[in-house]
Amino acid sequence: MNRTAKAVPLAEPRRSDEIAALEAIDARLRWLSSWTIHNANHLRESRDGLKVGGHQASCASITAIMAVLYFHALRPQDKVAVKPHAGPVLHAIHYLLGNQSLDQLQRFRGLGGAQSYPSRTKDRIPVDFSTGSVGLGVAVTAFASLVQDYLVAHGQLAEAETGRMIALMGDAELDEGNIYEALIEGYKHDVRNCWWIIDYNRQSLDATTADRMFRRFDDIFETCGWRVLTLKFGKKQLAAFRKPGGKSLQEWIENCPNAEFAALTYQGGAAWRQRLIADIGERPQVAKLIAGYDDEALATLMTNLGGHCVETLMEAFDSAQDDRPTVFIAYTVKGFGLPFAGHKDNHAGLMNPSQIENLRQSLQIAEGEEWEPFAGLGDNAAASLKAFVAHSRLAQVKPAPTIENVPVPAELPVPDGQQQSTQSAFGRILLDLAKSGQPLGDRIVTTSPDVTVSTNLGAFVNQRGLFRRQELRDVFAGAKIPSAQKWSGHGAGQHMELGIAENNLFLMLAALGLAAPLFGTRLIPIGTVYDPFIARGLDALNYACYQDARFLLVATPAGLTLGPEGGAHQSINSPLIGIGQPGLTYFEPAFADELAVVMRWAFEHMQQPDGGSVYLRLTTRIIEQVERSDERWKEDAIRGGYWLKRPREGAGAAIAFTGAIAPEVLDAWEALAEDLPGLGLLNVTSPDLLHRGWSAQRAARWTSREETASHIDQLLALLAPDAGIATIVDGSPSTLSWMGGVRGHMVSPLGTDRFGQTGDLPDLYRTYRLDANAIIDAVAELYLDRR
Ligand SMILES: Cc1ncc(C[n+]2csc(CCOP(=O)(O)OP(=O)(O)O)c2C)c(N)n1
Ligand SMILES: [Mg+2]
Repeated sequence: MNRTAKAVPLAEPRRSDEIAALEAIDARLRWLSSWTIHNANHLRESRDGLKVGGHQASCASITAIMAVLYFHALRPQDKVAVKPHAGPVLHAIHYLLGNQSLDQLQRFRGLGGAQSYPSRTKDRIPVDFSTGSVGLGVAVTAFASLVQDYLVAHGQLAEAETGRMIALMGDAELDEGNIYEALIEGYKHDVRNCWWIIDYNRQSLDATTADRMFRRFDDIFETCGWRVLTLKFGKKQLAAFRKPGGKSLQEWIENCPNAEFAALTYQGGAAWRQRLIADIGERPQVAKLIAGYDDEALATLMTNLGGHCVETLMEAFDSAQDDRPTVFIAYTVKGFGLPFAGHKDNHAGLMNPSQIENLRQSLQIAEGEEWEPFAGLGDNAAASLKAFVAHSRLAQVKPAPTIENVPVPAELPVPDGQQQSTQSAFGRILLDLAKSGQPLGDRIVTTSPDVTVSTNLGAFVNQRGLFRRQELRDVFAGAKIPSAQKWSGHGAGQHMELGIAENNLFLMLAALGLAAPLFGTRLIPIGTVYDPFIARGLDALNYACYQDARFLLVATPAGLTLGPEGGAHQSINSPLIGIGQPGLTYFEPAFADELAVVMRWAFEHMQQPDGGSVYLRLTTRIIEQVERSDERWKEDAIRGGYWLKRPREGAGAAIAFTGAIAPEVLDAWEALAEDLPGLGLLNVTSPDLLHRGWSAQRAARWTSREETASHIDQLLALLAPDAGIATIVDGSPSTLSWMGGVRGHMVSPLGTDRFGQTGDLPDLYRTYRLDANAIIDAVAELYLDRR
């Protein structure tokens, strides 16, 4: 939404003038989106012969809906997720408003130009939610509504300032399961102020969609407490239905299968006539009714569906002014007004030069004026449309609020105990924050998909309570049944409990992590999940990171180290996800004091303009904590690793490890130290940061010509050039094995690359070669194989 335009006093236009203006905008959007895509594909120079692409049919399907939404219904505080392939329509809207430049439109889908799909971070127009992976942009709006309610209940947003969270969605998005997970979660939390507007063109990418779903979607939404408003017919159709013979026509349209309707739309007026006469021509008055329309008018009538009728759309939006979640099923034609309207293959279809030429002429746009925002209207009409746009509510938006960061204490106290696990230390650090009275403790919001207790969030929740708009009584506490876990909810609660749907966890984190840019208040979201089930919500995690939402993801337990739980729960590739995911920094601390330092860093990093989200891979394994003789390790720990045992200058070998197998590593080091004095022991707290630093170092040599040694390069510089490194992690060995590439050291990698199984830790570590013996073997190998 426009956050930059100057305020212009509002004057209410007359209804008929408004309808005419919105119809003109609808046509402008159809043209500009088509032309932007046409320019990228047919006019701009192509250097690689690749089709640039863009979705003219998907855009044309939704231009009336977007014209009415943006220029009639939308209020400044509302936020919108636009279906990905309608990106060009959003750009066209901002072009009309003066927020989008011609240069950006001309570079659509080119480097640095308007993005294919709306992007919060890369587009220069205001984009509330990025979209691209269908379904996710829809569901995130429901979670954003919950976050808005959270802020209201916590006194950080006035009720009067609340907006609607709106998704403009394609009908095929209804096939994505994540939609229904979100519906269920939304219902549990009594979601409100949410609109989902379905561009119901009954076409997906491949073909037309199944008729059997007719009325099913209504049922599903109604069951979940939503108001369903179906916009099936436009005003022209409704008028025709009132004429003699009209009832038969209406009945015919109601019963027409999706594919038939689409094919006739493509074929046009003569085909409609022939078919209607064949099917219902014998019924009273029908032939006469149809004879009253010439072919062109008949085609117009038959495709005058609710989603293309400005007046119908205005009425529908106006009728849903309370806070009840509402789904609008707006019937449309894919490619409406374009030559391939209704064709089942039109999803990626592009108009050819003569087709766009015809469209230009039909819209009376002069040659050379294709990019004129208000072309084809005549001087007076153009001036009044310009004024209408300038006076729209969308142009009245106040500037974005400044966002204050939440102060982070200089240190987080380390939980005491000679023996502890990183998971329990995490719980205790959070408990400490909950009790501390620090502002950070008040801004933390925890969330978990039914693993709050088993991931050690419980103590925080006991202190701060669940968040519920309506009071949730702890029945067990009320009945004095002993339980370590309080389970009561209220408006001041700070934990969002979710059902077991990991995808929802990541969408919740996305929404919480966007609280600052969306609602002006920074929250510090912390989500917990079992490490293997990150994979369950991976696309949503990527989606959250893609739009630069900021959160702390705590995944525990992890790896084989969870022992008897067995292979189904033992994560193996999650470290690689941590390394490979942009926008997310992965740490796997071994000791509680490292965790405290890393969490403190994370709370800062989540708030920096160039920061990001953080993923902690933690474990339930209780291990002996190490003695520290100084504090120097801390700085290196947040850079990705430090020498737990510093190697002698020019040492011939080192062991590098990550996480929970620290005791085995220390045992092996003790056993080897006598024979190999000066053997180094590198504790890699973040394989991700080390790898990123190394890659950046190599790239900088060529891009900025300033190569400074990366952290891992500096650490390994202590070893002899022909030294070897044994690497070990409870996860894929490739998490650390790349280290050999940094300075050409030989590597002997240990880790897991097979499914786990049940067992106790000695058995599992022996079987999967994560024990001290395996580490000793790996170090020996470095000497045996040395060239
Ligand atoms: C998760 C995901 N899977 C597949 C795609 C590829 N894709 C893009 S659009 C689309 C079909 C969209 O149909 P619909 O939602 O009905 O939109 P419209 O008809 O309005 O174009 C598909 C399969 C995608 N963008 N995201
Ligand atoms: Mg569709």
